[in-house]
Amino acid sequence: MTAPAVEAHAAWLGYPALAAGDARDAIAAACARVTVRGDSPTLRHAGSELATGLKRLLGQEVALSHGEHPGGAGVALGTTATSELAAHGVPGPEGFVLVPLRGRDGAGEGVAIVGGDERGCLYGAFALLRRIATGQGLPGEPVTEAPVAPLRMLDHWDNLDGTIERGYAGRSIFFSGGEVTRDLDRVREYGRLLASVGVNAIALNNVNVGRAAAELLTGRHLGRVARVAATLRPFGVRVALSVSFASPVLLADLPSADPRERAVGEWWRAAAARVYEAVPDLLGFVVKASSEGQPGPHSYGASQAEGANVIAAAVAPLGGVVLWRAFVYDCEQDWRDTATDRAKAAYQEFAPLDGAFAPNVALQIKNGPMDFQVREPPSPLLGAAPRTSKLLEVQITQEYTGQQVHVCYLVPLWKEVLDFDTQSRGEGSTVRETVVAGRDGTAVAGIVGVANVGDEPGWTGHLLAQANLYGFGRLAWQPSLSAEAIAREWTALTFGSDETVLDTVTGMLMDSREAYESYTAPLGLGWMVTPATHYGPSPEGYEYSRWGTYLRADRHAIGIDRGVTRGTGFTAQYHEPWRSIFEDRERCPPELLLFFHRLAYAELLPSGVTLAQHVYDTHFAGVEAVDGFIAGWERLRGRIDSARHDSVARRLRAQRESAVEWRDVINAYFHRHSGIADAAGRRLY
Ligand code: GCW
Repeated sequence: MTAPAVEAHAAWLGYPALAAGDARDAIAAACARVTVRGDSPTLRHAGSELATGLKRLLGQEVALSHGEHPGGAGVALGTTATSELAAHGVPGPEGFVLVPLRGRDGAGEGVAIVGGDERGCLYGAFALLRRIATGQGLPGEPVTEAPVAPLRMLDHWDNLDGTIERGYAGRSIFFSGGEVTRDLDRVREYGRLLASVGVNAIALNNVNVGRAAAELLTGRHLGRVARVAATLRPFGVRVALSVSFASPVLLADLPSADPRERAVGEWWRAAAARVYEAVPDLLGFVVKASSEGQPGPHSYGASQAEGANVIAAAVAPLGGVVLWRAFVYDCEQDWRDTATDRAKAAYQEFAPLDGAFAPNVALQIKNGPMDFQVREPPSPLLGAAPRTSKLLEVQITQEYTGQQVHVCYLVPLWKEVLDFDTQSRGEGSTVRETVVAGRDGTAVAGIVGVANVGDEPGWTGHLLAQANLYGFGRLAWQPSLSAEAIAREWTALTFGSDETVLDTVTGMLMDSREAYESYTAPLGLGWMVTPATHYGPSPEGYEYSRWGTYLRADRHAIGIDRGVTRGTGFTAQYHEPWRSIFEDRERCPPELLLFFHRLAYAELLPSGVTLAQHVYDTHFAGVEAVDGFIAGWERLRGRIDSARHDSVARRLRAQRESAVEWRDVINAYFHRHSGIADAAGRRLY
C-alpha cells in the first residue's frame, strides 16, 4: 500500500479521504449539499472550505449554494442573525453550535452550523470537517463551542529583509528585500490555516525592531500592511505591529522618546492615527522595551508603566491595545555577581507596577522566568499583578527545543503552565482561568505564541513541528483538551485514519519532549546550549558571559539555590504552597530540582541514584528514545507518502546525530567534574 502524495502547503487541511464503509456513506448522504445563509468574504470562505473539504473526505461532489436552506439533507451554515437558524441556539461571539437536522421520520438528515457571528461560522465549518476527518462523525446532539482565550495570537519574529529571528522554516512569508510581501496568495493560505485552529490575531514583525522595521508605521509600508490585513481579515485574524519605543526619535528626529514629554505623546497619537487610517481594525502594538538592547523607558529614567501608557493613550481612542513584553532583565550581568538572579527579574520589574498600567495595556509574560527552556517552573509573574491585564507567551518556534530538527511536541509543556494553580486568589487560580480566560476581570486576556512558520513548502520545516502550530491554536481555543487528543487529531487530519500511523505518530509526539529534555536539560538545568545559535551542547558556553544564565559547577556540585533560606530568594515570588514546595528539596518536583537547588554530584536523588548517575542514565535513555522514534517511523514506510516519509526520516537521523553529541558532551562534563564512574560501565569520554 502506498499512500497518495499530499501538497505540503495543505498541512492539516489536506482532508485525506475517509475509508469506504457505512459510516462514510451515512455522512455522504447527509452532506451532499452545503447551503450558506448570507454572503460575505468570511461566509464564502466557510462555504467553500466545507464544500471542498467534504468533497475530498467523502469522495463525492458537494453542491454549494448561497441562500435559504431548501430543507432535506445537507449542511446549513449561517449566523444566529439569519432567522431560521437562530432557533438552534445562541453561541457567543466567535462561538458556534453544530445542530443535527432531522427529517420528518426523525432520521438524521444533515447538520446546521450556527455561528454566534461570521467568525463562528468559519470556526464551526472547520470543526465539522475536523469531526468528520477524525472519525467522530456528525453530531448526534447539539454541540456548542466557544473559545476560552479571547486573544489567540501569533507573534512572528520576521524581519523586513526576510530573515526570521529564531526561524527554522525558511524565510518570512510577510517580508522580503526590505518590503512587505505582495504574495497575498501565500498570506491567504496562511489565514486559512490560522482560522482552522481559531487563531485570531498576528503580529507581523519581530519584537526586536530596528530602523527598517520602525518604518512600518510610515506611508512607505502602510499600504501593503493594509493589504496583508485585508487578506487576513475574512479569516477572523487581526493584525498587530511590533514597534520601536524609540520611534519618535528614529522617524521624526525628536530629541528624545521620553514618555513624559508632551511632544512624544503627540507624536504617538499622530502615528497611531496614520496607522489606523490604513488598518482600522489593527489590534495594536507589540513592544519589547528596555530589554536586550531595545530602547525603552529606562533610557529616560521613566518606568515601564509610563512607557506603555504613552503608546496606550495614542491607540485607546482607536480601539487598540498595547502588548507590552515583560521579558526584561539585566542582560549586562557580571558572572561574578551571585546576588542577582535573572529568574527574579520580570517579577521584580513589573509586580510593583500593578495598577499603574492603562486598561488597554497587557503584559505579555513568557511561560517561564528565564527564557523558553525545555523545562522551567511557571513564571511567578503569572500569579502576580492582579489589576494588570496579562497574556501568557509561549514559544512555538523551537529555539531551545531542537530547532525543528529534533521532534519536540510542546503542547504538554504549555499545558503544564496553563494548568498551574498560581493560588493568586486561593485554590483554583490556574493560569488558564485567571490569565488566559481572563477570569481576573482585566480587559485583555489570552495567549500568544511565537510562530514557527516560514516560506518552506510545509510551513514549519519539520513536518511534525506542524503539530505545535496546530496544537497552539487548539489549546488556546480549549485548554482542557489533552495533549494526546490534540496530537491524535493533528495526526488524523494530516495522515488519515490508518491506526498504525495514528498510534505511532501520536506516541512519538507524546514522548518527544521528554526525550529532548533527557539529553539536554537534566532536572531543569537549562542553558547548556551553544551560545547565540542555541543548537547543540556547550555546557559552559554561557558560564562567564553577561546573560545571567549560570550553572556555577565545581568539582562537588552544580546549580543555583533559589530558595529564601540559602539562595537568591526567587521562591518568595510564588504564593504558598508553591513557595514552600519549591524551597524544600524533598517536596520540590523532581524534574525541577536543579532549577531550584544546587546539588552535589554524589547526592542521592529520590529515585535512589546519585545525581551524576541520573545524568548518565537519562542521557543514554534519551538517545535510545530517538532510536525508538527512528524504528517506529521506519515501520510507517508505505503507509505515508514517500515525500513526507523521507523528509521526517532525514530529520530523525539529524536529530540522532545531535542527541549523541549532547549525550557524550554532557556526560563527559559531569564525569570530569565529579569523577563518578557510570554504574552501568558505559563509555564516558
Ligand atoms: O529567547 C530570546 C531569543 C531572542 C528573542 C528574545 C525575546 C526576539 O534568544 O532571539 O528576541 O528571547 O523574546 O525577545
